[in-house]
Amino acid sequence: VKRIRILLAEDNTNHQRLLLLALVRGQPLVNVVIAATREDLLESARSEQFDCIVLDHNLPPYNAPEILRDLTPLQPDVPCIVISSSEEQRVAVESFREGVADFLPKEMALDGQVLWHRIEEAINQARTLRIERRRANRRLRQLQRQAETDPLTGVANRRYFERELWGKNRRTDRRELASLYLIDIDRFKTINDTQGHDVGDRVIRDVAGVIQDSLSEADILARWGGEEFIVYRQSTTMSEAWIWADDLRRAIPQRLAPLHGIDPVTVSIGVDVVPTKELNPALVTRVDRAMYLAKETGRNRVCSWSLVNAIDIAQELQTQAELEPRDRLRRLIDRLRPNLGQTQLEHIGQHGLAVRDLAQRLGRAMLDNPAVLSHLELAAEFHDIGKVAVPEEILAAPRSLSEDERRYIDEHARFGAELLRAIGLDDGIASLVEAHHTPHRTADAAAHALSDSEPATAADVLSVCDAAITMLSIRSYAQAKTVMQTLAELRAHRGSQFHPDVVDTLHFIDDRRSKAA
Ligand code: GH3
Ligand code: MG
Ligand code: MG
Ligand code: MG
Repeated sequence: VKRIRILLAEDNTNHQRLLLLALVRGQPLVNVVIAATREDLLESARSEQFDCIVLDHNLPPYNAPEILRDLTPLQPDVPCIVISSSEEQRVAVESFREGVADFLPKEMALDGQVLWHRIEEAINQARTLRIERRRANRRLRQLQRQAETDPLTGVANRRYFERELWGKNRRTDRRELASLYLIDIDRFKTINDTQGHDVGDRVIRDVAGVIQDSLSEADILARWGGEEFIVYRQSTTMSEAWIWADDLRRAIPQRLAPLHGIDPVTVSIGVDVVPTKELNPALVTRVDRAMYLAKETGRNRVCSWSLVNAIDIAQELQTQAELEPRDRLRRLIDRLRPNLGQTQLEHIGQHGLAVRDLAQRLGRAMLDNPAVLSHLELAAEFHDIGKVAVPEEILAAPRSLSEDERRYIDEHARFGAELLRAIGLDDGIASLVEAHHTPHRTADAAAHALSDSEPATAADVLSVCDAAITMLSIRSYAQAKTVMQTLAELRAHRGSQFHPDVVDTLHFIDDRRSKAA
């Protein structure tokens, strides 16, 4: 059985004794702590919690209201009964104003029965209040959760996301990188129009489910608008963020297909990565623009803010029609230079020039059309310009890359083509750049076997030149090959990965050069 713990504050030793007697007589299961001064009282109140406080109105030089101001915060929710020998109304009123539970004249308090009756009443009342307050708080939290939950999907809504993310008391490690994603269902209107609103609703719910499944505890998902979701994650790098988004993009049609007998549901995703301490609402505009770029350039794809930024600059340079295309491209690289890493600059610069020189020589030997030749030269020099939007850390990785990482790097051909179009270059050049990785990366080369019967194109020349120069240079993940090794490698894939005529012509040029030497 639990004992009732009473804190009794009384300065008069005679009254102390009488009150203690009254308390013990009325209720044997009681622990009474006696305090004779305000200091004693506060000290006891600090060290343990009581069920009820019995406080003499006068503890010279203080009176109850003065004491209560310091006492209440130490024993919140604990009822206090003030006793006093003066029966003045004023004392009672002042005490009640300080939130005491009850007031008793001292003669009455000395009667154990009366005192205990009041104490029990005060304790019960306090308990009821506590229960009610707890219930109200729970209800309040429930309402808040409801107000911050999207009823259709059960995930958080925009209000929650904004409070969580831009609110002050978030964020654990401010050195970390944070990533933000805007995910929009492609051609959702068509789903609504052809399948009806119910199917549309289900698709929204299921997309939310797939996103939720790919998140961990600390991440935040919210429904941002009709068929748009926003995600916050802690990321290690831009590559990690992009690959997560691309995995999600590929998972959504796969996971949804069996659920609805409709065309694959795809999404477009915009992504950006910033140091956690730089998180701010303007980032939503960035990922929104990245998402729109993904829409404009074909949907079912992931675009980063870095690509949007590069395309913005390219478009600005497009208006400078007085500049040669080559100079516009060089200016673009100059503008982006402060954000570029050493490997990015190497691929875009040195490597591009070397590929151009080789393509020039091979092209002159193999292609008749001067317009095609000039396209080839420009495409060769800038074939890797899309690497401005592929993070340095992945290009410079001193190890063999995962399949996901490869896929990300391979996107640079497409990024490059988009940059060239934005800067106002001929589509023939952009197409050459867009295709420069396709010929020598096909999974089943046999299906794309190149035969002697088809004349070599500028793309075939570019493909061999890019491969040859790459093999001859040191890469973060591989040693440089010798000229002999490079020629042998090209010959090994002659007719499959590489056009036979181009491989043969390269040998011929090399022979001639070695003879001349
Ligand atoms: P895009 O590929 O460019 O994103 O095209 P879209 O059709 O997906 O985009 P758009 O923004 O034109 O249309 C979105 C539609 O989503 C319009 C709106 O009627 C519908 N929608 C918004 N909220 C809901 C919802 O809760 N349930 C259903 N069924 N439809 C919704
Ligand atoms: Mg949409
Ligand atoms: Mg939309
Ligand atoms: Mg390349």
